[in-house]
Amino acid sequence: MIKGTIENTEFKWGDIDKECQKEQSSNADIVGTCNYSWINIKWNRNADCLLPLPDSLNNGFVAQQSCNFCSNLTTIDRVEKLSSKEFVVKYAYTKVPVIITDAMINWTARHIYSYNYFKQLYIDSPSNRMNCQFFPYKTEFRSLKQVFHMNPQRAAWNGSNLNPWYIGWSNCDYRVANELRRHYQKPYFLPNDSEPIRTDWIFMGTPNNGAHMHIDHVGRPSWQAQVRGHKRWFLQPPPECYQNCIDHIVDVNHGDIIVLDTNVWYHSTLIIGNDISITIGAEYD
Ligand SMILES: O=C(O)CCC(=O)C(=O)O
Repeated sequence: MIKGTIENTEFKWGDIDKECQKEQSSNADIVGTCNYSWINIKWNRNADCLLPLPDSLNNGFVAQQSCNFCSNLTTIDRVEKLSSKEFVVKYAYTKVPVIITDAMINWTARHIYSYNYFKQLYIDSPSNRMNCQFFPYKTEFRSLKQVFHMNPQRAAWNGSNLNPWYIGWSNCDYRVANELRRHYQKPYFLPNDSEPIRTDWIFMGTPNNGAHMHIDHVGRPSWQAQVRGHKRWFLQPPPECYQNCIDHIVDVNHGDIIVLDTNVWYHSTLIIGNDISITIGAEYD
């Protein structure tokens, strides 16, 4: 077993691509996360950080779920005019996914966010640290910087099969965060006392691509806003619920927000339609 501490983030572990960030958490013990290309782990203030297990093993240690949350779930609701009260009762912490269709009507992100917008934003930022975590999925990219240096024709995606791409990252450049937030607001259905998690997650890429089937270990549910394009989500209940619960396939369209507990639902995604997909989201407490 290899150990590290919050002060010493040096692991001797081959060539693993590692990104670490310190973060605040409602759990006072957890002060940061480290992401490797294949796993993320949380640092503990009081104890040494254990070396992460491979996903397959790590998933084996996920807390067993009672299947009540999914046993009667036959479809994923699509709702509008969702009050915070109803959101809390029905969805926020119940592990029941939902799509809200009217939550970004006034967001300028819908018209502003694009590959070139993000490229300009990051290239102009004086910070060396573009992203906290980076998911290359099936691409050859190893960093956000490489993404923003791809061939402009490939980036623009004109509907041809010119080397499709799909990536995701979490932003930790506060200047970029401030600019991004000029174009979106905290979704109106989140309760006032829901603690905003300051890390934005962005996923972007071309049709016929997406994220592989996986489960997260981030501890909180999240929302994700489809500011451009369309994305199909494939949801699977945890294995202990296979007998009681069904899989779901749900399309999230331009202008929709999906709320999902990605720590409970196994999920994969596929960009559908003809447009590039861009989403922004965050966890909530
Ligand atoms: O948006 C996507 O394509 C994948 C998102 C995801 O896997 C996640 O939020 O854990």
